[in-house]
Amino acid sequence: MSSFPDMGSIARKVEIADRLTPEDALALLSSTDLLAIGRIADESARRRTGGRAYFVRNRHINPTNICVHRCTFCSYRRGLFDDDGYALSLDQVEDKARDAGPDVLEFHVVGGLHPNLPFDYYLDVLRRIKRARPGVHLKAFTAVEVDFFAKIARLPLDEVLRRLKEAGLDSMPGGGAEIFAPAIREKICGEKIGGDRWIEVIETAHRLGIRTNATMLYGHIESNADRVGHLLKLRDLQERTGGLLAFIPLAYHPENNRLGLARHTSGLDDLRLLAVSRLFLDNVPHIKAYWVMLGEKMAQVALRFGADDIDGTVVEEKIYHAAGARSAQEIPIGRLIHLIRSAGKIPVERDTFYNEIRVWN
Ligand code: V47
Ligand code: SF4
Repeated sequence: MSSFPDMGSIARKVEIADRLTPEDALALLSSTDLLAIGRIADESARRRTGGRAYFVRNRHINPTNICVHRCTFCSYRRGLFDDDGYALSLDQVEDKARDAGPDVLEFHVVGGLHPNLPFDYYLDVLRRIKRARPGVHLKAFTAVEVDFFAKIARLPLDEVLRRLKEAGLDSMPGGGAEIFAPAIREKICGEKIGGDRWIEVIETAHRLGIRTNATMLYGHIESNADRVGHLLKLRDLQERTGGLLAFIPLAYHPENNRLGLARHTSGLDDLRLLAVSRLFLDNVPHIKAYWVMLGEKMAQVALRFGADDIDGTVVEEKIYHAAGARSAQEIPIGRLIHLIRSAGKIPVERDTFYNEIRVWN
């Protein structure tokens, strides 16, 4: 296998919708011809979305930062007895939902695996948010949290998901996937469910009609082969269910955690991986350049490298800011629109399922 991809043949494959092989993806990830990769990915995104780039008016709510796991890359988690550990009361959750502006369409709800809170607490979190804001979409709980609920409630996975749905869950975010390669996963988050279980939870959710996102944590100790292996598992999953809405590559942020890597990813690596994700995950509708993680300017550039979504207004982001992100906590709608428009794309306000709310021509 060559590490110098024949860009012409890869461009032709993409043009005729011929699926890229893992070897193609690996060769692209080893290439320094970023502009060529970006052009092919931009063209592929343009064909799918007609030059649109999406954002959503959303808000994050993190019910607790107390977690029984100690993933080495995680700067957010606290132990039960740490001074700055917290668990929101249900009233506090409801107040946060009520405080969100009337335009907010989506709440993104994730948190730690608390040792003492019962499954009912998480169901009530959903019910309280829905009570405060009946029309809002609840994108809540990663596959890791859902697996944890099944353990603490001693219920089968599909029953847990059914109860979450009844309580108001509309979709699930893509977190907790990290990297599937077992040896690397063991080193960075050995206590967490394995990659196969993550896929099982997501696949079960899809079969119950709950759509989800998917992520990959990169820029730590994984290899390019590990990245491609991860993408391949997601592509195969999507072939089986079609339930993934978006893929979000998440760059490792090095501050305040135990992994002990001081290195940030390079801009080149971020853009190349976004572009390769667009090209390789040909069955996943959207690729998200999460501005909180990339910073506003890199997220904007990413819109010309295959990404077609920039996430949303967010408000009160905790996970990346605990790990040293310098981006703002919140971004005004006008700024999102400006970032998208000046990248040469059409800003489209969306709901969680990518239905168009408004085209900002
Ligand atoms: O699973 C934790 C990551 C994820 C660090 O679905 C870190 O729309 C980098 O999944 N450096 C949670 N990454 C966030 C997440 C997400 C974000 C935005 C949108 C969506 C979506 C999902 O954050 C975790 C983990 O992979 N993470 N710590 C860190 N130090
Ligand atoms: Fe806990 Fe999630 Fe942090 Fe791991 S990444 S320690 S599961 S909060």
